[in-house]
Amino acid sequence: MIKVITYGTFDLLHHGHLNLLRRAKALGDYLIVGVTSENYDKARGKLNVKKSLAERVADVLATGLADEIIVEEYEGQKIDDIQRHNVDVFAIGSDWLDKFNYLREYCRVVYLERTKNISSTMIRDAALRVTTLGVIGSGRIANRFIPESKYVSGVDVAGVYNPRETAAAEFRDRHELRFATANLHQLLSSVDAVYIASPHHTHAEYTRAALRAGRHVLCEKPLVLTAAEATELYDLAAARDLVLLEALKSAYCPGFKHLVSLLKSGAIGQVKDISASFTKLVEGKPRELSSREAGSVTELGSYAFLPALKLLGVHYHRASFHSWRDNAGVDLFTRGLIEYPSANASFKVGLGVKTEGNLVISGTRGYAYVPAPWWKTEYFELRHENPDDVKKYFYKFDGDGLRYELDEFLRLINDRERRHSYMFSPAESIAAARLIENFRDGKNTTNIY
Ligand code: C2G
Repeated sequence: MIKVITYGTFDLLHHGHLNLLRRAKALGDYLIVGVTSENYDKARGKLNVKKSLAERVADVLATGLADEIIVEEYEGQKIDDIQRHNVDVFAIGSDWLDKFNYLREYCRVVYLERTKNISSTMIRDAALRVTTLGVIGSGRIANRFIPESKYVSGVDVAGVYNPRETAAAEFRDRHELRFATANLHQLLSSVDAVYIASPHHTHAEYTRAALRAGRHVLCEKPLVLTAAEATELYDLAAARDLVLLEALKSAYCPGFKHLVSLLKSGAIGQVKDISASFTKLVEGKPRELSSREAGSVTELGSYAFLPALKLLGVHYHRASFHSWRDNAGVDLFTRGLIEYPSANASFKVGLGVKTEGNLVISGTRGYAYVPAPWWKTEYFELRHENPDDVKKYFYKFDGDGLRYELDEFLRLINDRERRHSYMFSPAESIAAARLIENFRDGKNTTNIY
């Protein structure tokens, strides 16, 4: 018996896929089809897959051509599969010409002519509503956002707003956008959605204005600095059936999401303690240290709070802080404790002190260790009492990682059933604002200078 194997995403199954499967099947007596898992597609940068793994498997099954279907979950799996299943022929479309020659060591490799003028991307684009996006602010993060947006389909970044017209115009030219304006209403009337990357103290006002104008909002962290304001803005978004999403990139990246799911399903027992750090050294007197809402907690706290909010919930009963501040009162380093009824989360954030940026989550059956920089979660380990019992997980965090939050934002806009992200929910975002508020009210804070 001649066994043939082929692989694909098979999203929105079309006649190009059918032609491929038919010819692959004709190369032998038994056809195994590997369908890519959602995580694997994300890891290889394919963020725009529309159908779930279950739907794609069902579509391949319905062709009647596959004798066996397997799931492709990681890079390098093809070699394992070919050996495990005693495969004689590996077949793939000619768009992959020469890419799989390394498999010749294990079996025959056949490149089949790709069917012209049809692809999942073409079908997706034809069905896709393109969201026109305006950027508010033109600083560091906004500059990183534009290249990232090129990796996400269904978005057209049209223009930029900055109250300083020359800054807006420079940004427009640098990124070849269609317009730049110093008039917020002009921006809001020209787009479907906005990405807010302006200084923290302006977030509330811009978010409110955009929602009132009927525009979806993706706002950089921290969304706002008080729970009341965060609640008001999420209520406003809900009342207008608009998406409001806080752009906290770690929450949306593949590795962190999987870590949360694993721990939620009991991989280390009950979580009893979390320790997360995020520090960076900054030179001179940048915005992080000189703006109205400067300091390491407002700048970096959202990241440090995230593991606690995801794993222990939003109902902490007390938060306390110890800060080292400069002469102007700006916190350069803060260590804090978030107390829950039956667990604790501690964190360190710093703009003037550098420390190890890892994340350790301790449970009743083991612990998760995410090495620095944990906020990318490219790798983590689940460790247990037995030092040999270590599970290792690898992920990709592509580019600056802003593509993941934009992808989620567009999914929410296009999926009218789902207005809130489970990856970082309004309740979690409101709790993050409450923690920043707790810090800023100074009640449970001690300071050194
Ligand atoms: N295909 C084709 N003609 C088209 C479109 C696709 O012959 N017009 C083929 C591809 O060459 C591939 C298969 O159909 O062999 C599945 O295509 P995709 O779903 O696009 O899968 P892909 O992302 O190419 O993944 O490990 C995954 C594989 O490497 C292929």
